[in-house]
Amino acid sequence: MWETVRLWVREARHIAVLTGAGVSAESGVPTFRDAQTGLWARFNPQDLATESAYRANPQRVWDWYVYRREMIAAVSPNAGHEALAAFSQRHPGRMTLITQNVDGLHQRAGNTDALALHGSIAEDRWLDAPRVCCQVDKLEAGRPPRCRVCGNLRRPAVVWFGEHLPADALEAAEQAAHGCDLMLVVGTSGEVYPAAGLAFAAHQSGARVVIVNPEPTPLDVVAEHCLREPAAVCLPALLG
Ligand code: BJW
Repeated sequence: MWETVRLWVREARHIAVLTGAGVSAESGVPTFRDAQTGLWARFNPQDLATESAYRANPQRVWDWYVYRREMIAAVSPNAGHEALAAFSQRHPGRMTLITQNVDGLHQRAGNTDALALHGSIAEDRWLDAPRVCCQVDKLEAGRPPRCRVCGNLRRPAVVWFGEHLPADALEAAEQAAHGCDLMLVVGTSGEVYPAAGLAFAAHQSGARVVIVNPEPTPLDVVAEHCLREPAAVCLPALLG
């Protein structure tokens, strides 16, 4: 099976790679649906990642993001991120990397043009449409920081449930899914749309789909092969 997939990688004109939290697991970043630890153990991440949760308790959700930002800043890209970056450098224009991750580890490994469907945890933006008074260099410090005139809150520049994905990144990802002849789906539960729909789009357009995930996912139905190994083992073996 491995040799077959390696052959498909060598033969493919264009490869789309869709990654999720599992690609960063071996860097030490807990996956999104992993049990949370410590202070955060009693909260369900799915209940924190919404605008309504933020409006109801901005300090709690802000603190969750501060905690995750600090954790992410302390880890490094792993062999999976590095294999993808090295492949892109060796084969310019042959791979489109699409990620649901907000951790920036693909970018830190060298995939600076990764399509980040769910934004970036390292950045903030205004919660409500900014007015003239909303100046980032004149914030009132706090958890979260706010405009000292109108009170508009800063929020993480990520995509929460019920929010639109960045249109340019989503459009480029859809084009890659329809135009590739091989899609690798790495370390995602395949539960969150529209990202998960990209695997179905690739399959419907005639591409081979290969899943890299130690666990079964709802996307397995469109896969020609499911490699049940961790990403940091599989990706160097497939792309090296
Ligand atoms: C390993 C491993 C190792 C472990 N190696 N693997 C169609 C059908 C049904 C619902 C919808 C639909 N279309 C839209 C929806 C609603 C919703 C949705 O999908 N809900 C579902 C939960 C049912 N989608 C949205 O709301 C999206 N917006 C949207 O559709 O806008 C259109 C619209 C808007 C308004 C009105 C009308 C239409 C937005 C989705 C935003 C998702 N945001 C989050 C949070 C980001 C910020 C943050 O991080 O805090 O993104 S949620 C969270 O899930 C995060 C992730 O990117 C995303 C996916 O998670 P992922 O990566 O799959 O992680 P896990 O933890 O779930 O899985 C890890 C996997 O790794 C597991 O399988 C492990 O086995 C594996 N693994 N170790 C390889 N070493």
